[in-house]
Amino acid sequence: MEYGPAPEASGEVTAWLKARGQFGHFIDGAFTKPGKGFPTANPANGEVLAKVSQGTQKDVDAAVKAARAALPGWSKLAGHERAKWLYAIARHIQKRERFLAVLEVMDNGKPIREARDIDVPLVARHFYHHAGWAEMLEDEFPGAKPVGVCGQIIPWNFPLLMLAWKIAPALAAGNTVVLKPAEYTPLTALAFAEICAEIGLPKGVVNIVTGDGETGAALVASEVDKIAFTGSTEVGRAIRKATAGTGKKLTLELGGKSPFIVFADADIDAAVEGVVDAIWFNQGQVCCAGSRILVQENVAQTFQTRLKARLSKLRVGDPLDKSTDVGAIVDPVQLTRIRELVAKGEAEGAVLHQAEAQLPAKGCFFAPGFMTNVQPANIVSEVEIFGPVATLTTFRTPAEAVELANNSRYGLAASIWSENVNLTLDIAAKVKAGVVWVNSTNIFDAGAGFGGYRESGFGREGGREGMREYLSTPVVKTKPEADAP
Ligand code: TXE
Repeated sequence: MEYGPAPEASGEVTAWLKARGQFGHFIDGAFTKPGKGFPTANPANGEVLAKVSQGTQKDVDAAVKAARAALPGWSKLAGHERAKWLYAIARHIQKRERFLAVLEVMDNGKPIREARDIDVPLVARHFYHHAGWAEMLEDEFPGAKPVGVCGQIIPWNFPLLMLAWKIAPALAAGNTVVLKPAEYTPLTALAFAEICAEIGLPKGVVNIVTGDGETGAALVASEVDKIAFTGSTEVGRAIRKATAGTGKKLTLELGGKSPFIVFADADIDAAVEGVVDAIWFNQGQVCCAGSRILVQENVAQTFQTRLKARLSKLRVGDPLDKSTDVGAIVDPVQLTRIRELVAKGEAEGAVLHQAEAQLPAKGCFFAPGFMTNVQPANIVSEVEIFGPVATLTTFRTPAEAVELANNSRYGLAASIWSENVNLTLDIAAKVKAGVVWVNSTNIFDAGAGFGGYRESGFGREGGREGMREYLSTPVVKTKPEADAP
């Protein structure tokens, strides 16, 4: 769907940022006085947007205390009462969708078309969907109790959407939360906090503490009952260690190196278009990005030729321009990481095919592309580049495709392209991935559990499975009567 140009909404965002200037944390229903902190910038031009506070252990503990105090009242509400709040959040997100989309674009660098057509609508949908779960909670999960106070740590690639994935099910199940957004992209979480205040959500139910990894570690160390984390495998490992033996419940959604398998009988044009969504969407900063393209040998040349033609049509540049396909990388640190990994790949013999786009002079831009002449043991085959670059290799038989697909320490997603239904179902059963897309990719459904295997983490988000992660269901039994049949 085409929307109007962004200017009026970006004016509103600029005015909002100017009026705030500096942000404190959102604790117990109100913003604290801004403390020592750091700037957050627009990666498309380097301009500072606002200053946010660096959460200390003291801030985190105050937020956890507020969440703890709010827990009895919130968890005792009937499910349909909590549902009303989730509906109200969803409606307010829709009411402010233009504002939120532009704010997300300015803080993150993603194209406005994606923020408006994908991120923000999915955020609203996630709250609507989970309002439904709150309504049905007593019927669907008889005897279930909320886990308690949940500490939630999210990444920067889908800031508001990851917030929704964390907060909506937690609240539906009767938990209260302390959420820490990523340091690169804290602004939509703070705008969300304003929405909570505006609708009068009971204080302490949602708390937002901004900061970097130290603040995240403080949240992990605090008196929470659960940690839900989405981010890098390295930090996931550190959190698992830190929570081991503490009794804190833990779910981890970590990295991926997901295979994108194209069989000879696939609709090649559709598969090429699939690559656009798989690896160039959100500049490839997607945990389930189809970053390893595997193509059956006899169509590989045709596929590569058409992929190159499609690549040359991508428009890279100003994220606020609604004709932009590929926006800015979130931060200079991430841009350097992408450049270094790609350079290492080339040093190992890979050939980079890159869009010959005219990149803006300022800002964190990387021309999208793909790499051929790649071996499975090469760094670019193994490590998550987390940028708009996939590898392209070939296979001969379905068995070889499965072997290559599973040759990874990750197991988050897979995408299979073929007109042969039996073949796709057979391969889907054999690939080690938490989610498998057939003749499609990157489909996010609030009603389906999303999560990985192996080093991609554990736990699911979305749907019934996701709700279970925020509930505990004790088994209650009484001693059987002695003379019972
Ligand atoms: O992630 P981090 P980074 C991958 C991707 C990317 C790489 C590095 O490959 O290039 O990770 O990104 C918080 N205790 N993914 O360094 O550090 C941090 O403040 C508690 C994949 O930005 O994992 C932020 O809120 N929390 C991923 C969140 O963790 C800590 C999305 C994620 O940041 C912490 C992002 C600590 N010790 C990156 N240290 C995906 N699965 O989608 C940091 N944090």
